[in-house]
Amino acid sequence: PADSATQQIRLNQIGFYPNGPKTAIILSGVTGYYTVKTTGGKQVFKGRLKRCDEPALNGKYTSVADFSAFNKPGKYVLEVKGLGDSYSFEISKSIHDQVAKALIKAYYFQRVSVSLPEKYASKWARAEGHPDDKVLVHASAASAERPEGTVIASPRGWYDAGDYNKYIVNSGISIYTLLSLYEDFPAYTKTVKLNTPESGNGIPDLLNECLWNIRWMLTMQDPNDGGVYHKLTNAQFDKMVMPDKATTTRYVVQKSTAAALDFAAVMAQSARVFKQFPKQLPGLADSCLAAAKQAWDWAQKNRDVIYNQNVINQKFEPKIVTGEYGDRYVSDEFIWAASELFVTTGDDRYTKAVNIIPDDKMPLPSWSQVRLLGYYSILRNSGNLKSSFPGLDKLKKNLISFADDLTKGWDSTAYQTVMQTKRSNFIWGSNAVAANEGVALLQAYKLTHDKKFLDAALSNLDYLLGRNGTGYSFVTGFGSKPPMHPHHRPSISDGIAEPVPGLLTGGPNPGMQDHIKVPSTVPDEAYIDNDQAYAVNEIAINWNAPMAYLANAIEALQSQ
Ligand code: G3I
Ligand code: 9MR
Repeated sequence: PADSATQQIRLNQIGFYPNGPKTAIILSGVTGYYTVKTTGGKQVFKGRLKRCDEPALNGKYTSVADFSAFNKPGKYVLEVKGLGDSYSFEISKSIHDQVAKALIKAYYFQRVSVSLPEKYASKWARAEGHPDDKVLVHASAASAERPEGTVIASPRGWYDAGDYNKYIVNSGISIYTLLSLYEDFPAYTKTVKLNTPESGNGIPDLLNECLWNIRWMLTMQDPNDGGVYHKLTNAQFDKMVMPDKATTTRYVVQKSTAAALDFAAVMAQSARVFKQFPKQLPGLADSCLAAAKQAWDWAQKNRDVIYNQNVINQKFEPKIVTGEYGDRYVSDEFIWAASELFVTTGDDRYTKAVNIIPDDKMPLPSWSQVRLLGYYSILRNSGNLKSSFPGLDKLKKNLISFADDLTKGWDSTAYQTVMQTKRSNFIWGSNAVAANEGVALLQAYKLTHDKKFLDAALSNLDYLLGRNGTGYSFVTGFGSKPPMHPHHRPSISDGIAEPVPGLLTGGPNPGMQDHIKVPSTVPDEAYIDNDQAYAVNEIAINWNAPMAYLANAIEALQSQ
């Protein structure tokens, strides 16, 4: 099909469930008929286009082809007379199975301190990078027991993003979200086979993958006081080279309250998850819980230690100019850590130490806003809490009304997605906003079994896989028009045309913080597939995680 035609028709480029909703958006807003044809050209369905109620953010009207009634598995295209054919798509059970797995396997490709053999990494095999067995304590982190220049070992973990550094704050929400997939869908998750070195060891592959990063996180705690270093980093971002060629000195920097609390939250959650594997992981759950408690205690004594790189760089050398993740407000981190420690231990001294529900606000999760992560945990474990939580009904009510708000008006928008209801969604990492909205909607679905929440969540999955203002499917390797040039050092420097697969790019953001001009500054169109455009086309562990949750949860729920 002519590219101009396919560009006019926006749909999930992977496909649809036989009994699920199926829509495509026609940009020109034409009315009249559309047809669904087999890839061999045989017409199998015909419907009328309907104009969407609201214009897109660019002011233009679109129309929608709703062919949900057509449910026969197969490979098809959608044709609009006078415009042409869409990309081909499939109707099938388990339609997102491959992309869902790849979104988790992507973390294997981010592994630090290990080579990736061809057996697991196919053509993206690469040498080991960053052993991180001799990391220096930076001046900003110096203590009596560990003065500046002390050498510590802090191997493993995942590269945060397109860069090669390791950040505790961002690991927090990433690990949490992936472990939540297991907590919410244990039976499904056990069936997810990823072909990684640990496969078949009796632990689900998703959890094996998480362990690679959790074991690194544990090394970031100073055993002398329980505090947690904010990040492990070079002084400056590496050049665009493969991991094994990036060999500058690595440091752990100042401890922070946010790092301690995110660490405490994740270790408390890890303790209850890994307790289920005592034979394979003897002692691990206990170690995680002990680490969580120590980090919590440190944060109680250090309630407001903010990681502020400007301040640090005025005092210490070498200056550190890599990612900051410098959250200035940590009340939500206290809520999250207290919630996880309470759920795991049943001890209400944690929930009594913090005002868990200071108000009825339900801020969408991000690396700097983690309050709902705690609420999700309390709610998902509400059936087996070791002691009662007085605010339970209130939390449940607030979460459902938050999900109700999210669904308001989504089917009037120009792309018929929840993501498009708010202009302010299009920030750096906007694709994770779409994915996290999907996760929130699925939490509400789990509580209510109200199908409108499931359909709304699926609308954002469709958004991320092609039904959007850019025409891209935002996951590398998946869909007819995926990103080919993510801001991802291995993908840029490995000499292989296709980027590492299963990576979700940041997505539309008109901010141009990277000074790369985007073709349009309309918020939902502000995107370019350029490997220098880190404000729209980088990848990151905290963006892949909600996308992995969304795609896998929907796979797990597909028959409902
Ligand atoms: O939240 C505000 C919003 O209220 C406001 O309307 C909007 C207007 O610009 O800005 C929003 O904040 C933005 C924030 O991202 C949204 O999460 C900031 O401008 C923007 O600077 C900030 O960007 C962060 C970026 O680092 C720069 O610090 C991203 O969140 C964060 O994901 C990104 O993380 C980087 C690491 O530092 C280094 N490793 C790669 C990673 C991914 O790019
Ligand atoms: O590669 C870096 C990416 O991971 C960060 O998100 C981004 C913003 O902090 O910075 C990137 O590094 C660039 C640096 O900021 C400026 N010089 C060029 C670097 C590569 O594009």
